[in-house]
Amino acid sequence: MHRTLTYKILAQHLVEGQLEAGKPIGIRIDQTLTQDATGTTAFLLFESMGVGRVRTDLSVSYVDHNMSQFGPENHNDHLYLQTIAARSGVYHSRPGNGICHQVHLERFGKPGATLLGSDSHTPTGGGLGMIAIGAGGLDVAAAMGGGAFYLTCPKVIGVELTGKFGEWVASKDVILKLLSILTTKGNVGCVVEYFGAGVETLTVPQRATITNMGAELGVTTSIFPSDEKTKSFLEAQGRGDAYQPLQAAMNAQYDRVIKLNLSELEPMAACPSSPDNIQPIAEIKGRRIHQVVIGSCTNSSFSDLMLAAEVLKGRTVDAGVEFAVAPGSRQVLQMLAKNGMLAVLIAAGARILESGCGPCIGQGFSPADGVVTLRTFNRNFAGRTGTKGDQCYLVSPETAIASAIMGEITDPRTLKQMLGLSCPVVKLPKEFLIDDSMIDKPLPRDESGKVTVVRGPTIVVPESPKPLPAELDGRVLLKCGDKITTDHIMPAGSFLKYRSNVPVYSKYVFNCFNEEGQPTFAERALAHKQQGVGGIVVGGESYGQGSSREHAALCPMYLGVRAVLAKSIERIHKANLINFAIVPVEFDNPDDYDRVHAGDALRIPELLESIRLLDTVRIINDAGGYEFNGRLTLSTRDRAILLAGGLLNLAKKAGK
Ligand code: MIC
Ligand code: SF4
Repeated sequence: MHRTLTYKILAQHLVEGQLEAGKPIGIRIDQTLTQDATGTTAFLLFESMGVGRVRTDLSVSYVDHNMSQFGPENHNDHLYLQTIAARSGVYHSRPGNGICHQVHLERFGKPGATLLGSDSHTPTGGGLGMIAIGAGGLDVAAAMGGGAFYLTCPKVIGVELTGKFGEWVASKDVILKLLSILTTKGNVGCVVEYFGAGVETLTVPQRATITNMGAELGVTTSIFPSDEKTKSFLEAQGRGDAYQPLQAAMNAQYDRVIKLNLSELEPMAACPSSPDNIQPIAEIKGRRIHQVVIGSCTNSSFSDLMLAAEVLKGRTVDAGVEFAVAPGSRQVLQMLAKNGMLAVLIAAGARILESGCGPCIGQGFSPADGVVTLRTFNRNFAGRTGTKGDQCYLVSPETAIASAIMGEITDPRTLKQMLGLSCPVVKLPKEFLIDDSMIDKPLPRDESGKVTVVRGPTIVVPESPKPLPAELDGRVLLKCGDKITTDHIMPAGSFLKYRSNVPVYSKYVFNCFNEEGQPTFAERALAHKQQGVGGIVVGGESYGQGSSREHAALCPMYLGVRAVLAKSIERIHKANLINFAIVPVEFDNPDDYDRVHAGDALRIPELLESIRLLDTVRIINDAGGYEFNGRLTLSTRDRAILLAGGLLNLAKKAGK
């Protein structure tokens, strides 16, 4: 047996299958989290399951993404989420209380528990020794209803940490280094587990930065042991009773081991426009910058902001730099307000944004054309800032702040020589400021039944998929390349407010590929749908990276897309496609990718038969006069979902 921490926790939660890497398993979910941008749909789907009250130990609904409130849509969602939470026995963290992952770490996370979240950065909880996994909203809704979560039993990559950070080196540099080794491709079905003497040098927020951005590796999750550091963090949050010590066995067997000596790390950056385009800061220093933002669920903890404020004491940022700070939670903001460091940040020229995702999801603060923006975030996919052709670099708070002062990308280690500045030592507080007054507690059963759920007119219950045809008459609507993210498929930013209105949001599917004066993807897809022709999207490697947004399946489904044909498909997106009855097919021979073109008519004569029985499917390109094979990597459950026409239809059938 493996005896890794990952397998220990999985074993305690296993409800279906066997713990054998690569095999399908089902696990019990103790906690769930949802956020507004995915949560509104998740709760609409949860309602349609007819379960009533959640059946987890704890479920929390956060409002942190859509808070710009241009038009009534966002507030409609907020009111719906607050009332449906009250009705369903769910905690509700109100807008302004902070980013789901930061608040969950502070107030709810628990070593050894399983957490399923409708957000890809849910693995942040791994910093506390949880198995915390991101998934589509429908899977989270099913878990809220007491259902198991189904996944591929993972391989475990062990990362052995030794040494300790040199001055100005940060936990962000650990995950950036790992991204340079593992990249964002090819890690599907793995968990990253940290161990070794270096672990105890890291605080929980530092560990959480690493597990958070582990999402960019495309792994199922990342996890740290639970130890004395975990205990003191939980005690400082007034939650010492949630603690239990947890670690892998001495003789744990990892599928692969990567050794990282913290003492040898240097400040790094993810350069435009992929989180794995890594360079040491020493190589890119001197580039002029015009914007710096400290925030996001990766790097906006109390320690991160304290470090920034300590460095800025008595200084101002460069006059050419717009500088913003988005505190990860209200706890962080209140503590900085109380200890006076907020005043330091303001004096230094910081624009204080509210506690939420904000610029990380293109909700304001888009950079000017052609300028460099430096952010402490986790994603820099092209255009995600809201500016086409953006130049977004991802760095640690240490590097961000040094650069903000100097007006150019700066190796923070050179501050000593330039400004005589040593890296401030920021200690975790013995007691965090605890004020949960913006978290609505679940109502008792007799009261929750009386709550009226408010559904504003911009909230539209999503359509269920139509059953798949026995033979698919399809058309390639779009051929795209490698690393297509769910941001490419369903844009966020100013379109985010349409999340709870699929007919409207669908108009923007693949918006970044639409060309002026040409029919949009949505128009082409709907025209084919009306003629009974199924849409097919062709992609390269790692199709569907990034966000967990199930709208990247739900909206194409609405437009009549029935299959995705790619070289490889990422975990969460693949599950979302299956849940909404879009068949994920991989090229059996990757060279066939070059033979398929946009506009090709593709026929899949034995579609249902193949889903039922086979691992491959025959695809005929009539115009090209050739046929080729697609691969179906599907569990028995995946097949049942597809044959039923999606997860909800399967659940309805099972309920009959
Ligand atoms: C993101 O970082 O891309 C998001 C926005 O948090 C998404 C969720 C969403 O699209 O609503 C994620 O990471 O899953
Ligand atoms: Fe919010 Fe950004 Fe974190 Fe996503 S990555 S949850 S948008 S802060």
